[in-house]
Amino acid sequence: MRKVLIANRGEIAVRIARACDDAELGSVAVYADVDADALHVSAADEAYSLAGNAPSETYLDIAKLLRVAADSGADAVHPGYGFLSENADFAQAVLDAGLVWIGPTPEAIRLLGNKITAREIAVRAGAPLVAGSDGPVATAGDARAFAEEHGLPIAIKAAFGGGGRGLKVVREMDQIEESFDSAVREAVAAFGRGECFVERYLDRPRHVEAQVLADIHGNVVVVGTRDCSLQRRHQKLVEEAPAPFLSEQQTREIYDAAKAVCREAGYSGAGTVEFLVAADGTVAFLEVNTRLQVEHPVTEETTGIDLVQEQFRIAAGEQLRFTADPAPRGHSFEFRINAEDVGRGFLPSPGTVAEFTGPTGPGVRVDAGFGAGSLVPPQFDSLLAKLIVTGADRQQALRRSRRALAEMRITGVPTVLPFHRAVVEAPDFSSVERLGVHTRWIETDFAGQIPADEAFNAAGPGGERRTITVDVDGKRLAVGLPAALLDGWARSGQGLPDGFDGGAAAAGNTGTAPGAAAGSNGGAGTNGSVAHPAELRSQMAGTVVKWLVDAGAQVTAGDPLLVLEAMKMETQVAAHRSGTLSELVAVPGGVVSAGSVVGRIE
Ligand code: MV4
Repeated sequence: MRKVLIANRGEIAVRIARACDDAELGSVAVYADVDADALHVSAADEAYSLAGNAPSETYLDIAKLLRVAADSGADAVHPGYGFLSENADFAQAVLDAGLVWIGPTPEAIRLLGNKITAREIAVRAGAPLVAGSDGPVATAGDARAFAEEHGLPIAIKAAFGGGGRGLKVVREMDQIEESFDSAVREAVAAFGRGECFVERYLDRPRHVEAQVLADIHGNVVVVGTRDCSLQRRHQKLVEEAPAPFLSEQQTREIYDAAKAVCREAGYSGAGTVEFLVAADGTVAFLEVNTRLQVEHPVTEETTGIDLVQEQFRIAAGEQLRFTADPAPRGHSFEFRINAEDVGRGFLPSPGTVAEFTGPTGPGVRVDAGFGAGSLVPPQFDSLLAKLIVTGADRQQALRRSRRALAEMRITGVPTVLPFHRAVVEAPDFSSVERLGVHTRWIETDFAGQIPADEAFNAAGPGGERRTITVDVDGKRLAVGLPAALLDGWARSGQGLPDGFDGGAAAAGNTGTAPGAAAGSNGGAGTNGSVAHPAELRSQMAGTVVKWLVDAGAQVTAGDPLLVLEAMKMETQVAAHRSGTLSELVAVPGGVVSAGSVVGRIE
C-alpha cells in the first residue's frame, strides 16, 4: 500500500488524509463541484474532480471513483463512513480492480448488512438477544402470532433498514396489519427489498456499542465501549467513551458477545457491534456497522489507539499489535457540530461559514471538515466538525466540555452549539449517580427551550437590522437586513454574496431575496417589505422533490404544497396565504436557494 484514494468528503476525509500523512502513505481526495474549495481537498496530497453535484454522480459513483484510482495511481481505497462505506458491491469492485479495500470483506459486509442474517449470526455466536422472529415474517398474520406469543410492544424491522427507516413500533394489536404493510412498503421504496422481521420492543433503552478491531489472522479485540444514547430522529448528537454506569457483568457480556459475533461473521478491519441496554439492565444485540464510525475519536482518546492506522495495518495483512483488550484511561465526549438551527426543529441550514474559532486547552480535539469561508452545500449532510473533549474522569471531561463549548464560536450558519451547551448543564446528563439520558430523551425529557437563531431570521423580533442599498434593473432600492447577517459576510472577507448586484434583477421581479438568501437559511427572504405578497418562498435551500398540489388549485394558508430535500431530510413548504396556486416556479429535480420564490398564490 502506497497511495490511498479517500472516497469521501468533509471531516472524515480530512481525518483519513492526516492518517495517511502519519503513515507516510500518499493520499488522493475526490470532490463534487461544490466542494472544489473544501478543506478535504487541500488536506490530501492530490485531488480529482468528480464533475457533478448530485451524490449519485459524485461520491456514490463507483465507476468515477475507480477511474480516479486508476488515473492517480492509488493502490488502496478508504471509504470513510456513509456514502459507499457499507456497499458490498463497491468493496468487490475495488478488489476486482486489483486495489486494497480498507474494510471488511464484501461477504462480511453482505452478511452483516442484512439484519436478518446478522441476527442469525448473533444467535449462533450465543450473543444476548431480545425475543425475535429468527427469520423474515411473511405476513402481518405471522407478526400478530409473534405478538400473541411474546406480548406487546413489538418492533417490525426491515432487513435492509437503517437510520430508523423501515422501523415500526406497534403498541396495540389492531395496528399490526397497518404497521406491517407500511414497513414493507417503506422498505421496498427505500431499499428495493421488503423483507421484515419482528422483535420484542424495549422502551427507552440506552444505546451502547463496542469498537472492535479484527485482523485477517483471526485475532479480535474490543478496543472499548461507547454510549450513543443522545440522539434525535436516529441522528446521534453526543457520544462518550467508555460507556458509563455499566456493571462489570454488563461490560463483560458486551465484550464477549462483540468478539463472538465478529468471529462467527469472519470479520476483519474496524467495526462496531451495537447493543441496547434496557431500563432493567438487560443487554441485547442490535446490529453490526461494518465501517469506521463518526464517533471513533472518543475511543481513540481513551485508549491512545489510532483506529485509522490500525485499519491500514489490517488491510495490509499485518497482525494486530496487541491481542489483549486495552483498558480505557480517562473519559471522552464527542459533540457533533451540525449546521442546523435547533430552534427551528434542527433544520439543516446550508450556507457559508463566516467565523470558525475552535476551543483550545487541555483535552480538546477538533476534527473539522469546514473552516472560515467554507461552503456548506445543501446536497450533503450537515456535520461541520466534531468537538472531542477528554478528562481524567467523566466529571473532569464534563467541566472541560462546558468550557470548550463556551469558547467555540461559529458564525455564518446556525449550529447545534446552543443545544450542546444546554445538554452539559442537564442533570440527567451530568449526574454522578446514573445516566438519565436514553434514546428518546431529546423528544421526551429535554427541557431546554432553545430559540431559533436570530441571526438567520430576518423577520424575528429583537435582532438589530441595518439598511443597505442595491440596484435592481437600474433602480435604487433600500433593503433592510439583520445586522448579524451583514457582519457575518463582512467578517468572511468575501463581501456580499452574488445576487446583490445584477443577479438579483436577473432572478426575478423584486430587489430582495434571491441574493440575500445565498448566505444562510431564511435570510432576507422573509423580508416582506419589498417582496410581492403573492410570492411563495422557501425558507431553506434544497432539492425539489415534488409538488403536493397542481397548478390552479385553491389552497388555504398553512397547507403543505411542496416537498424539498436537503441534507438527507425532507421538509415541506406551506402556503403563506390562501388563494389560487397560480404558478409552480420550482421544478422537481431542480435546486432552490434559501429565500427564493418557488411559486405564486394569487
Ligand atoms: C430496537 C429498539 C428497541 N427494541 N429494537 C432503531 C433503528 C435501528 N438501528 C434499531 N433501532 C431500535 N431497535 C428493539 N427490539 C429501539 C431502537 C431505537 C434506537 C436504537 C438505537 C439508538 C436510537 C434508537 C432510537 C429509537 C429506537
